[in-house]
Amino acid sequence: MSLSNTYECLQVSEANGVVELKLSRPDRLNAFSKTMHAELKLALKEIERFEGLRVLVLTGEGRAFCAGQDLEERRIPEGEPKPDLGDSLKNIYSPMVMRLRKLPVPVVAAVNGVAAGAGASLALACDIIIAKRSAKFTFPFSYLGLIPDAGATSSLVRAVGQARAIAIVMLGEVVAAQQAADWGLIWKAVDDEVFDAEVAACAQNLAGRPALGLEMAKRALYRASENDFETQLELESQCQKLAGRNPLYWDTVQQFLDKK
Ligand code: T3D
Repeated sequence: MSLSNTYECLQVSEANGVVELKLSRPDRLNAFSKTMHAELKLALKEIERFEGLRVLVLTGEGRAFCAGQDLEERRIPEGEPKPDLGDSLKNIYSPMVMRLRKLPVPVVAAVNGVAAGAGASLALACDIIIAKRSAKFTFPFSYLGLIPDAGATSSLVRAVGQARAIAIVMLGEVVAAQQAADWGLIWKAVDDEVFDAEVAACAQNLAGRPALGLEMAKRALYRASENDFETQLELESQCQKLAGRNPLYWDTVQQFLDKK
């Protein structure tokens, strides 16, 4: 089975188990439109079923990663009902990031430019975030009278701690890529010229690792902040039981013992 690439607002490609999903509305800085959301749902469903999937890389076309909700689509003609933003989160944004969290493979956000609003939330919902040094994360929610969405209240606090998360959100801060890396909000900021190579190397590296180990590590690490210590120890032992059945572990140990 191969993946469809017949979308208006997305580009999907695959090589050696690395699937790249590129948001593609560059003239709108890849803001989420209704069409993009519908296509993302279809594409992610297909990616979930793709047998060869080892890593998903999310990125944006042009100079932005994603500018969040398309505000043009929030231009509601006089007299027409305004959409319920709670429903928008419940039915669209939350399922989108939940899909990424549940994907049994690493999801890499390759943040090629500005990530704003729900676009920043999308990046933060990924497992490994690599940004161009020129990129930035903007959290304009407080200007709009909104709260961070698509999991960002959770990911911000977990990544940078309460003090920084509250200040970033309340002040509507713009966080430069290097600052984001220094604070632990993202994995790393890399020079623009080496960005593509760094992302490709990271994805290839992950694609070459034993898949079950990565899947279980992802699950266990995300559970860590919810589980108490004892429950987490139990989860680790269940996962390691399965991991220890993989011949690769025994072969690698043997190679070490043979000093190969
Ligand atoms: O369902 C719900 O509605 C609830 C969910 C809400 C969560 C959200 O995501 S709320 C929206 C959050 N996003 C923003 O507030 C970002 C708005 N954009 C900006 O602040 C700036 O564009 C950027 C900081 C991202 C980039 O600035 P800059 O100077 O590099 O570019 P620009 O000139 O502002 O933008 C270029 C074009 O993209 C421009 O169009 P034009 O003038 O060339 O025709 C601009 O209007 C368009 N654009 C940028 N962001 C959006 C957008 N168009 C629609 N929606 C956008 N979010």
